[in-house]
Amino acid sequence: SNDVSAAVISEPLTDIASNIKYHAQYTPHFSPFNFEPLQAYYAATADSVRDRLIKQWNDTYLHYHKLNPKQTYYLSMEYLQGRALTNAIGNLDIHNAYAHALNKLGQDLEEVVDQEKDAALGNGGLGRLASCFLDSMATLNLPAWGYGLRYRYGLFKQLITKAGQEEVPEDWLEKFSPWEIVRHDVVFPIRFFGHVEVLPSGSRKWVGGEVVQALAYDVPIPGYKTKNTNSLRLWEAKASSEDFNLFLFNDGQYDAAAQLHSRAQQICAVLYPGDATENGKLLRLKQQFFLCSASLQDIIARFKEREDGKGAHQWSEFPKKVAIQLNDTHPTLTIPELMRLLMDDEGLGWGESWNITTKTIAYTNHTVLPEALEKWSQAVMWKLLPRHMEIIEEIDKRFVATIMSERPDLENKMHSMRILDHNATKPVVHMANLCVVSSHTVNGVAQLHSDILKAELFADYVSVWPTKFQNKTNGITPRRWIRFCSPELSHIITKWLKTDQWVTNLELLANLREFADNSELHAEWESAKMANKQRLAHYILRVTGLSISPNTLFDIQVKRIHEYKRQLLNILGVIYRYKKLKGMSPEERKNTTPRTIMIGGKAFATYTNAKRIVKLVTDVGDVVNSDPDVNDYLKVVFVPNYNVSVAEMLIPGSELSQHISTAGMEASGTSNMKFALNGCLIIGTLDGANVEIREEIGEDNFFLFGATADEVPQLRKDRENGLFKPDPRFGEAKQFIRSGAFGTYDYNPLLESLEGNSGYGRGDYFLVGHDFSSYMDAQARVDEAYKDRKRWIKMSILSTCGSGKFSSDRTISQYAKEIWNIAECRVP
Ligand code: DL6
Repeated sequence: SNDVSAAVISEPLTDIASNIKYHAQYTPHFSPFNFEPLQAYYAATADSVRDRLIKQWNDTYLHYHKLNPKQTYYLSMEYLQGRALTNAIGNLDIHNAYAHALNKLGQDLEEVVDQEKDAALGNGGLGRLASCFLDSMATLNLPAWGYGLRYRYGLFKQLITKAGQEEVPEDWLEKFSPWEIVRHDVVFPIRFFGHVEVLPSGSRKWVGGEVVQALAYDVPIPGYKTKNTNSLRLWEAKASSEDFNLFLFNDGQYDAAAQLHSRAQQICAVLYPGDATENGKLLRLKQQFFLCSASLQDIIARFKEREDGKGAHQWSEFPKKVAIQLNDTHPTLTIPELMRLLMDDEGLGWGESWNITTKTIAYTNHTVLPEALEKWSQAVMWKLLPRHMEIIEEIDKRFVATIMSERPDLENKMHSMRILDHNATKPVVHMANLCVVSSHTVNGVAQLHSDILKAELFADYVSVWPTKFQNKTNGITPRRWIRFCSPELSHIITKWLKTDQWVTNLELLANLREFADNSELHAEWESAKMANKQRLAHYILRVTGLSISPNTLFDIQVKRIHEYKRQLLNILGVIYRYKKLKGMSPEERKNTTPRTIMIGGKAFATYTNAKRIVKLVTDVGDVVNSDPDVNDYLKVVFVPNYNVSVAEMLIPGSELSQHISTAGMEASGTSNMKFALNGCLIIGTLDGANVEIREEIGEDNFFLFGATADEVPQLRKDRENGLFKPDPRFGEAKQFIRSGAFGTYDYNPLLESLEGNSGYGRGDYFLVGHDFSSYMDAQARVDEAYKDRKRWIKMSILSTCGSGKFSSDRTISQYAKEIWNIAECRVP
């Protein structure tokens, strides 16, 4: 049997069925007497694919080790990996072989694949971006790895009940994950609390406190049709056996005996533990430091090992071998931790350590929302990380001194530029400021966002370091987001382009433009979209019990529920549409465009207004979907538990998608790119990457509405001064809710957030009322356009043609050249 296993790795595709059977028998995940066939087949198939991955993954490590190129380390608290099996067999180009082998065993690949739980170690766009980047790094043969945390419970599972959203733990590791390899040989100590000692030499040392162990789990990340298989290294926290007090245990004091074990387990227990309490804040900070310290110790160990192979290591070489990218401010503690390791452990001076740190680290900003810009209490930081606070104080002091001597004109800006804020009643550390001061490059994630960073949030720094700021417009991997999730459309594209090279060179999609009027292509396109819509309709029936017609316009808004993303604008529009339909005669209704509106997304557990929005959508759905007057013309679905796999089902079947945030508030958005790539038209504001998408696909193919980012501040002032005159349709929609048409739930607090005239989250801060009128007009243009099938299909094709820019391969190539300075290192 071992021979079978080995033979299959080296002699591909000969006997996959035997290899799957081998794993079903000899890699025991299930007891033979409790054998659930599909689950067992999933496990055996995954194990079989994993054999191949491990082979390539080992070869890749050895190759990088031998060539010792400069390598990027992407540090992120979130990765939304989704399922791995389809992606792995797709990237390894063995999809058909596995489908065939499973067929021989009487199984269907699609059903087997469906057994896998999503790895949802992230929240939304930021985490999914990190996962797309990993795919592109491997596909581009770049020596680049991801580092993150192995949360026991990732993002919660969303249940929709009569009460609205309920959260339950999503147990992605319930049985096991075949995609991770525990590395018992890769363990680093991580200290918390304690104090700083001054040694006789004058140097400082962080001692005492408690020490937990970081244990590595590696997830192989295969590139598409290449041998390069990179790593996502996830850290898990554990206590060492020395911290288990056998004496107390035998004395019956079980909790006391294993105190550190239980505290260590808390660190990676959940993604984003609630931080309303001091304990919660401390735990989040612990998580962040845990990721930074473990990753840095690993990076330094690898640097030394590879350099010492050539003789003794020179620290000046470090930035020539290591690039570290901070995915938002969550891993900011990398900065003082690298300084500490270099100074206190390696004996380097401040100047040399600072030089190395600032040449190594770069920072990506993903938000301008004030509540998402991290500020840590200095008191909490002194308690948990006393040596790091000393270092941060010194960075702050030196920064102030430099600015005062070189740019005295900025004295009155120092308050907002400084890292330490002493004036507040609760002194804080501004993590974004620490990142800007200590990174060689700072980037935003779409052109508009990067412009706003330069003009507003980081404007004062730009005058000090004009070349530090860049834009890197986000992207998505074309493998997961069209090639694998929409094989029908992909085959059509390949057929018309006469090549499948577009999967790794997405700009080639532009060549489809010459066929945009071809009726044969139109017919194929429409039939592929219809097949995807049918698949989606089956899915909706399965998960909600609601039957929707693929002959209606499929209109989708899926993303985290947030007031700035304005799901409320969408549902108020739906309510107005429903009211209008009710007032029409049956004949008049026949002239309308029938729509199925799907909204999905998770609301953060403590975000009350977001949860009210979820409840409103489900209440509206209950009423509309059971109203026989409108049933043929309108259905409203709340898609439960939105995650990566659900997105892979929804996006290919979409025809219109809504990206309708208040201009200036969505840094980029990436689902807009996924929808556009799949030939779905966008109704949207000039926000985030929408701006660039519209430029690429053409303004005639984009349903634009709403205030621009430049207009927003004045519009808010106008509201405060009572100058806003709402569209009567906006008032009607609100009134319809207040009339009790959608049940007795108290929607007043939600509606009141749209009223009054001032305050963040009140006084319609997000300008739903202002944009309602142009939104409804844009929706009317959608209805008209959809009636002209030829025009609609052409727009859909042009949407795909214009999506070439939004490949994460393009984004990552730009990071590699313009920020990291790393080059391809292809495994032969
Ligand atoms: O850059 C990825 C993604 C953007 O597409 C979204 O527009 C943006 O909202 C999101 N940002 C965050 C930041 N959250 N925090 N902290 O998730 O990043």
